[in-house]
Amino acid sequence: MRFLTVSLVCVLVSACKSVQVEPLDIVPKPQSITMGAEVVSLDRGFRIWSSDRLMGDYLSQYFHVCTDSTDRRAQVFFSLSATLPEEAYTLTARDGRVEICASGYPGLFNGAQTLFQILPPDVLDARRVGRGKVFSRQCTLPSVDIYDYPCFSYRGQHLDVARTYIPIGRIEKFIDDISHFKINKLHLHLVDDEAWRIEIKKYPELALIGGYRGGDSPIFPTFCDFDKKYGGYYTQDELKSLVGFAAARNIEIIPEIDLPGHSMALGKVHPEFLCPVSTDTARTAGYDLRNVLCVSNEAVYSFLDDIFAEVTSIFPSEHIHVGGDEVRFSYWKSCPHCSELYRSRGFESYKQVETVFMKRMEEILAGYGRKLSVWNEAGEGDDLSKETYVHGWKNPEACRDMVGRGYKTIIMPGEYCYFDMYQSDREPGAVWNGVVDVWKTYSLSLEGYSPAELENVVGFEGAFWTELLAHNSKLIPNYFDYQLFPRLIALAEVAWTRDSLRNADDFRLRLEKSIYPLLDKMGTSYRADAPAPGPARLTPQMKCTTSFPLYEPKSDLKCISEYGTEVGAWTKRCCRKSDWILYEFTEPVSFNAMELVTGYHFIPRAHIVFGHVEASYDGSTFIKVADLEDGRASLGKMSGVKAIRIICDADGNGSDHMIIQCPRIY
Ligand code: TNX
Repeated sequence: MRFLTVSLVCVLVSACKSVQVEPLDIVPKPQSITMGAEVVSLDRGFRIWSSDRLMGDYLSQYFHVCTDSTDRRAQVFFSLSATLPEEAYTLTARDGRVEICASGYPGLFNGAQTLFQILPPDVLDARRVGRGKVFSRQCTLPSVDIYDYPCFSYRGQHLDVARTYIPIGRIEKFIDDISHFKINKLHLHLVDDEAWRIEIKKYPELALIGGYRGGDSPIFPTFCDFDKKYGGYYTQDELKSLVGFAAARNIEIIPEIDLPGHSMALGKVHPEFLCPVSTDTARTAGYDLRNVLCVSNEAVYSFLDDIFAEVTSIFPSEHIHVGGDEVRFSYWKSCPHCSELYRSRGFESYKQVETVFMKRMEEILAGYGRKLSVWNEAGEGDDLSKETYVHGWKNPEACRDMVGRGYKTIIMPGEYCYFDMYQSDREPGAVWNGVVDVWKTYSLSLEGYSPAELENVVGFEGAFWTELLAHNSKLIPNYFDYQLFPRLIALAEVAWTRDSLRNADDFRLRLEKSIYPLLDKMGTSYRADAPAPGPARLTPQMKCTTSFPLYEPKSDLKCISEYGTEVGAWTKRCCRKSDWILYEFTEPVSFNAMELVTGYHFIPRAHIVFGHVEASYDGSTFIKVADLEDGRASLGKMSGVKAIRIICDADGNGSDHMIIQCPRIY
């Protein structure tokens, strides 16, 4: 009897097994998957047929594409079907064949990316694809019906090629990588204070001079290399071919010419377009925001019209990004013409001067049939056309503010979407948005937005600012990929998949089982195993005060004492002997280690060069516990500490400022 029961159970279990199908690990997760019980086998030497020629061209990098639809070896079929919405596709695997349907190229492309993920990962093996060899071995997949479409039409990634020159071939590899996750916009940040990287035929010096810093360039060397001239720029032919490369991967490139602030490189080549105010020209290391285009100078607009004539001839995108972030209004205040404009128009804020500039940009771009994209500061002026795309970067509140004002908004708050930030406080990266690990990115959601608000959200974007890229690439091999993957894959799913289908544990499983092996084959690195957030923040609260005057707009130290997103505060002057920074804890703290940091490692001389650290158990008497070395000190195990202070022991640090950071405890 017992034997019989056991055998019966065995039979039942194996019967169940034959219909048991593994879920497909697709990222971003499709909106609807229905698994069948059958196995679909693709034969050795199988072929693909595509009714769309462009899709056939794209697929021929990976598969045998047949020229004749009646080819008996054809088992995978791409065809057009006008009834599906843009970018949607269906994928059906059954009866020994796979069929992918969409209403146009974007949908077919998305279907192809899903196909790659349900085939063995070596379908994208870079070594094979790079040698022009196709995938044609026998393989099996489960039968399935997929109906899929994106929740948001804008699924973007930003790349700052101004702070660090990135060769075209590397940008192509990047475009190819992100296209596999159905990202469809590349926001290319071509111009900033530190470089001008796009060839402009009418003003060749912009790129010839502005594309390089250090050495005999008028642009000071910053970030990483200080002892040589370095950089580069992109010719118009290179950029046109990049546009085509991206379009074949369903990616539209949106170029950014960052104006009217962040214009130092432009201003070094053409100082006549900046406000005619005498600025402090002392050398700086790191950011130099001492510039702004003169809004009252008509010559500025004809110059920019010429520039956009060329920019729009290279980039066909409907929107052109013109910046608008972090403008230093103080230059307009001291400019005789811009301050007169302010007075004569009865303005109440210099923001309105920025709006005057942006309205002119709107007019110029309209002349080329294009629309504006701006950063959220420019949206605060409220006067721009509601067709403007506003990129909300400051924080989630700024995003919601822009949505509420009726702008078409791209959600990219730094504390979720800035992939230049560190992924734990024990590895390199920028710090000012706090730790941004993949789980933080994945948790981004628009919960609480009303249907009317959601109407104004066009999508999401990840940002990769590259001030630290060169320096940190020396510390971590493949730092570029390491910062982007898997965080951008998480954001791709946020933008594509309905919230109700998203789940972090399930996302982790799909990454580990299916996506990391695919990235391995693609030759793309990634930051696996994002750690659980470390004990980086102090509890209880602390108050930070200092003898240093701080730089606007951080006029107090709230930003670092509340452990908000901003952990660094800039001072207005360099160090003086006896300067102090005091961290007072509301409750005594105990720790295994405390790390105290001044400066940012990527900005030379922004730290306290000579100094020491003192601790207090009662809040009033202090004892010396460490010396600073390279602006840092680590304290060992201590308990019941009420306050810590850093004291400066000598004048000067060789720069005009210093950076205060929040202590980290472990
Ligand atoms: C802020 S985001 C900036 C950039 C920096 C970035 C560094 C924005 C519009 N401005 O200029 O590169 O932070 O994280």
